[in-house]
Amino acid sequence: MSKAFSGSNVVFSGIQATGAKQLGNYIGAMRQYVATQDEGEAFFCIVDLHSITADYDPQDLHDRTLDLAALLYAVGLDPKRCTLFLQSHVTAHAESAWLLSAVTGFGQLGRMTQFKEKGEGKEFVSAGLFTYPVLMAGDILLYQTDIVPVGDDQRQHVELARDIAQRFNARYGETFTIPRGVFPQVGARIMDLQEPTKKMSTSAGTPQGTVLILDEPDTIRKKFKTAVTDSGREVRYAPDEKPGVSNLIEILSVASGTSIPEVEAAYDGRGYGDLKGDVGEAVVTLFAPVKERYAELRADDGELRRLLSVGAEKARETAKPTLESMYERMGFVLR
Ligand code: ATP
Ligand code: LTN
Repeated sequence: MSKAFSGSNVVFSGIQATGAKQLGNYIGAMRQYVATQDEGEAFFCIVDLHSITADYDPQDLHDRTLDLAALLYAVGLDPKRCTLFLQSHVTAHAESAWLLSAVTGFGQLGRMTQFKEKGEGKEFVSAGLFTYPVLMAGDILLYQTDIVPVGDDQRQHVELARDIAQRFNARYGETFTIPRGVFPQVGARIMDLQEPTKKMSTSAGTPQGTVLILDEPDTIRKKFKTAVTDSGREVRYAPDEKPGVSNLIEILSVASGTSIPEVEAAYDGRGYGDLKGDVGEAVVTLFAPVKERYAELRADDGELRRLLSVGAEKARETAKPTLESMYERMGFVLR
């Protein structure tokens, strides 16, 4: 089943439907999705099944799902060059999660930092939050994926997916390609502008420190103007020592397409005020065309649903032979 030789890569990544998408999602993930569309066969999945593992509102999940599809096309996913689909439209995802739970250690899941962080202090922690990485492993493995573009916070989950694949292959025979995570060189972990030692996040961050892709230009400018910086005035990239300024440097580097040393040189002796103003402006410029395309695409519900249905068909066909081999090798009597 694993590819003996393939001239091109299979790319797979997933993104949650709930929560407004923020600058970290764009820099750490979406920007990479767009770039990897041409590396081979690319699958991008709106992981709606993952969204029910934390407290959520059904109506919100429903609306946000189509919002996110429009946003992903707006940032540059091209239905002709990649397959975008909803996880719940391809039942193989839920099925593979159950099958793979047989080769996932209970202890391994307990060591996942995302589980510990998201579960901490909560009155109710769902079993789904605990088994979430098994569903994610199935997402990836069903497509014989070679590369998984994600932000730094998903490193441990991708490692676990590799482990699960290896254990399955060893126990039941070669079935899965062993996937590899790819992380952007700059911007793999964008930090909250108010608390720069924490990652930017709509579910766990501060609202003022989280820049949404669809924020109004003035809101974006204001969030950057009020960003927390570090002591001193020196614009120097040193994430451990100067997390606030280093985060702004990374964002400007990506938004303006200049390297980190170039950014440092440009602000030599100028202080933080200029830097904050310019980063805000660069991000406004970066998102202006996205906002415009989003408004057009979101207005046509019918077309979005049609594109997602074409995507799901393609995903179902691709996942089917792998799911069948899983059943067969695990000893199930096939229909
Ligand atoms: P949130 O923390 O905002 O609730 P999330 O990270 O839990 O979001 P997704 O929206 O599914 O969940 O994340 C999609 C992608 O965005 C993942 O590849 C993730 O690594 C990446 N990502 C999320 N936040 C950041 C960040 N602050 N910096 C870089 N990449 C990020
Ligand atoms: N857990 C990921 C989302 C996700 C994913 C995937 C990413 C679900 N399935 C498969 C890559 C590949 C997150 O970012 N929260």
